[in-house]
Amino acid sequence: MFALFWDHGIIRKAIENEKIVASTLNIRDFAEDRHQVTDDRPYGGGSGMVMKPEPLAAAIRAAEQEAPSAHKVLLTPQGRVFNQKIAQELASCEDLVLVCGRYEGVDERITSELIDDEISIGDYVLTGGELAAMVIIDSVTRQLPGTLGGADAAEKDSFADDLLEHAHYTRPQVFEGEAVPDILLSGHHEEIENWRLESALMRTLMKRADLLQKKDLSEKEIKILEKWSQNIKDIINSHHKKSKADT
Ligand code: 4FV
Repeated sequence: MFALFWDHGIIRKAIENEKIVASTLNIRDFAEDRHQVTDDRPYGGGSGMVMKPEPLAAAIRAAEQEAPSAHKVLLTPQGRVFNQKIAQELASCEDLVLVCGRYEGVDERITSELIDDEISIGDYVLTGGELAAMVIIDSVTRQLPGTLGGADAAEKDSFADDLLEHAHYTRPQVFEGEAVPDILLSGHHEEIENWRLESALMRTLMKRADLLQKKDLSEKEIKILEKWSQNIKDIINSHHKKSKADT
C-alpha cells in the first residue's frame, strides 16, 4: 500500500527533495517461526485475532535503531482524534514511527511498553492502520517548509487559524452562467483580503460554528460578526414592525 503512496504528488516530491526520508518495515519479517505468524486468538475467547507482541516489538525496536529519538505512534480508534494542531505538533518531531495494526488490534503490552502516543483519525473502524498512517504522513509532510508550492501555503490552510478556507475561484470568469465575484477581479488586495476573511468567517459560521466557539477572535473578526448580528437584528425588527402594521 505504501509503495504507491510514496510514489505520488507532494509526498514523492518531498522524498526527492529530502524533506522527508520514508521507509516501511514489514512486521511479518520479524516473526521468527517458520510460517511468520503475526496474529493469534485472543485470551478470554471471542471473535477475531490479535497481533502478537513479539514480531511487533522486534519491528518497533528495529525502527528505533534507525531513528532513536522517534516519536512512536500507534494508529488506533483508542487514540486522541487527529486534527491540524496535532499535524503541526508532529511536524516538529525529529522522527516518527507509525505503527499500523491489523485484525482486532495489537497486544496491549505493545501499547504500554513501546508506544509514546495513540492517535485516531476518526470515530470509525478501519481494517488496518495503514490508511490512517498515510493520512498523518500526508498532512504532516505538507506542514514542512518548502513541500507545498507557495512558501506560506500551509499557513493559509483551513483550521490554521480555526477558520475554514474562503471560497476559491479560477478561470473561466463565468461558468454555466455563474460569474466570479467582481471584488476578486478588482486588484484591490486589501479589499480582496477583507472579502476572503468575510467568506471564511461566513463559511465557518454556517458549516462549523463549533470552531468559532473555541477560536480567539480578532478585533476585525469581532467587528464583522457584530455587523452581521446587527443586520440580522434589523431584519427581525423590521419584520416585527411590518407584522404589527399589518395587524
Ligand atoms: C483506526 C482509526 C482504526 C482498528 C482495528 C485497525 C483499526 C484494526 N486507526 N484511526 N479509526 N484502526 O480504525 O486510526 O486493526
